[in-house]
Amino acid sequence: MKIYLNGDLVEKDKAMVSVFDHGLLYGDGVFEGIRLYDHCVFKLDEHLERLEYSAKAILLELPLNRQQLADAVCETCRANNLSNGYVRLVVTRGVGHLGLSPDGCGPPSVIIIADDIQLYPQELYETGLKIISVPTRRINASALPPAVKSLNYLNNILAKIEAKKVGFQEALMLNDKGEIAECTGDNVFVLSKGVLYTPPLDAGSLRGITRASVMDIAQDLGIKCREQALTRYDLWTAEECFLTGTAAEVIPCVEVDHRRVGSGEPGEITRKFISKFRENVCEDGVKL
Ligand code: PXG
Repeated sequence: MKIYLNGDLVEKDKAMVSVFDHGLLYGDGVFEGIRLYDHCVFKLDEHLERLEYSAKAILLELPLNRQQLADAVCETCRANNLSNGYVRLVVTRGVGHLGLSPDGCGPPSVIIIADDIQLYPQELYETGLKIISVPTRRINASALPPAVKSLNYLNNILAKIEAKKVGFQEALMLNDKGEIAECTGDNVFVLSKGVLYTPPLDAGSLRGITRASVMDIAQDLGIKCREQALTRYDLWTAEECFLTGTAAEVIPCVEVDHRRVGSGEPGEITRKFISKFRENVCEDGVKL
C-alpha cells in the first residue's frame, strides 16, 4: 500500500511522522473521511471545502490549494489501484517543540491513506441499529465549534466506549442543553408524521456530507425536511430513524434507549433513502 506523505508516495511501512508532530502530541490538526465508489471520489469538492473551513477555524494554513489536494487524493487512489474504498486525508500542524504553542511548528504534515472500507455488516442495513444515549456530551460550541473536523475526537471516542460497554454499537450524543446532537461519527434523522427532521448544526452536529445528500434526496422525493432542535423524546416517539455518514452511508435505527422505533423494523421511507443514496453515489464525484 502506498501512502501520500508530504508530496511523496511511500510504502506503508515507511510512512512515518515525527513524534514531535503536534497532530500526535495534541491532536492539533484536521481531517476528512471520503468514499471512493467505482473509480469516483464521492463529493470530493465538498469534503475539501469542509477541510479548508476546519483548517481556517483552527488557524492552520493548508500547504496545498483545493486543486492540488484533489489531485493528491486521486493520485493516491490510482497508486493503490483502488476502485472502491475509503480515503483518509489528514493535515496536522506539523513538527514542533514540546509545549502547546504552534509557534515553530510546520510545515503542516499532509497524509493521505486510501484503503478498503470496513462496512457495517449488510445484515444491519436490513435489521437496523440499536443505539443508546450516553453521559458524555457533545463538545460545547464555545469550547470548540463542533463543525470543525479536528483530530481531537476523544469526546466522541468516550461516547462510543460508553455505548459499547453496555452492549450497543452506537451512541447517541446530546449537547449541554440535553438536545440531540448526533452519533459518534454519524448524523441523525427521524421521520415523524411524514416530515423528516434532523438537528440543526448549532445543536452540535457536524455539517455531514451524507446529511446534505439525504436532504437533497428528500427534496427529490417530495418529503419535507426540517432542521429542528430534537429531544430524546422526539426519537423515542418517531416513526422512523436513520443515521448518515461517509462510512455508514444511510443506516436504519430501530431502537433508541430501549424504545422500539416505529414497528421495530427499518421503515419504508428509510429504505427509500438507502436505495436512492446508493443510486446517486457514482454520479456525484470526481472520476479518477
Ligand atoms: N458527525 C461526526 C462527528 C463525524 O465525524 C459525521 C457526523 C458524518 O459526516 P459525513 O460528512 O461523513 O457524512 C462524521 C463523519 C471514521 C470516519 O473513520 C468518521 C467519519 C466519516 C468517515 C469515517 O471513523 N465521520
